[in-house]
Amino acid sequence: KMQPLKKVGIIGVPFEKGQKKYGVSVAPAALRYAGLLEQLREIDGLDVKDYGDIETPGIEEVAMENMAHLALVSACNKKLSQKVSQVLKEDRIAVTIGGDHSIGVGTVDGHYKVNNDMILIWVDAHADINTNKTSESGSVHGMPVALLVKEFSHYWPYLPTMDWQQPVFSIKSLGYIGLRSVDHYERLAIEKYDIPAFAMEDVEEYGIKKSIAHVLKRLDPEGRRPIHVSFDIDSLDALEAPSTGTPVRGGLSLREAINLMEIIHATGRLRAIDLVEINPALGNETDRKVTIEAGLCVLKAALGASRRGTAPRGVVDLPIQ
Ligand code: B3U
Ligand code: MN
Ligand code: MN
Repeated sequence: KMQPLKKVGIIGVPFEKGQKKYGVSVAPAALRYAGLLEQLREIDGLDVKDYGDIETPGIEEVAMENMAHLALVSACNKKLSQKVSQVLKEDRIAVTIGGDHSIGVGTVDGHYKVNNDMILIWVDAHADINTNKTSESGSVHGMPVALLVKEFSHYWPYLPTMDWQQPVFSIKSLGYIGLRSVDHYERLAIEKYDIPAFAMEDVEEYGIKKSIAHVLKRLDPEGRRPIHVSFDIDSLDALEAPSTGTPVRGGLSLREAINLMEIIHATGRLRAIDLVEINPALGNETDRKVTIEAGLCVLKAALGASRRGTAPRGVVDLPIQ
């Protein structure tokens, strides 16, 4: 069994052009303000380095059928991919704070360029595997998986500005947890390519422990490959994480999500995690607080925080009077 890496690198991505609502771009600042770095540094022995935010300067848009802001999405992800690669090469777990889920293109691309044997666990209410032909929204945050996987390259037209990104990741290295709002063609794709997908009714049947165990066993029977988790906050039940653009009822409890992350942490193979789609501009003060706290809990569990607590390091007795 591998020992978990004790070094992490934080990347903020204040980007929201992959969907239509204002506010997702505020999440990195809101998470930092809520104490992200301080709380991660409280995890026993964790070395936390902040790589700052990825800024996407205003650039000229290109027109692409049913695909809004492609040039902006592309420019942001190009920078993000390079940053994720850099963090990983510096032997840190890449922790990317979005932003909407279109930034999954950059995080996975940057991870794949360093570890081409990585597997991807997409934790989400949605499958995010639409092409511009199947999407009903035209929003790229519903398309990142389809952009990444090589098996989908023939479903896409030539995408201007996207030459830096080649779909090289194999759909055979992808698994889903938490699905409950899947479009018709997305369901077809899951079945056609036999993607291990644990939708909420499967989580119901097997529980979260066996669900993730099944996914990991299918993708990596020998338990050796680096793991990338792309965690959409809307995988959580809408009551647990109300401040998000497309909340869906009947999702993961925070306890299930924490347990999921504890299990992934315990493999020692987590190398990258994305936390996306928190929108502090939606809902009231309590909604905001609850959602941000849930996101922090998920990240802490993924990076080794224990709900049992940890005794002080190198100390064997209580202080004596
Ligand atoms: N599948 C729909 C809805 C959606 C995807 N991701 C989110 N919503 N957050 C789409 O737009 O592709
Ligand atoms: Mn998503
Ligand atoms: Mn989602």
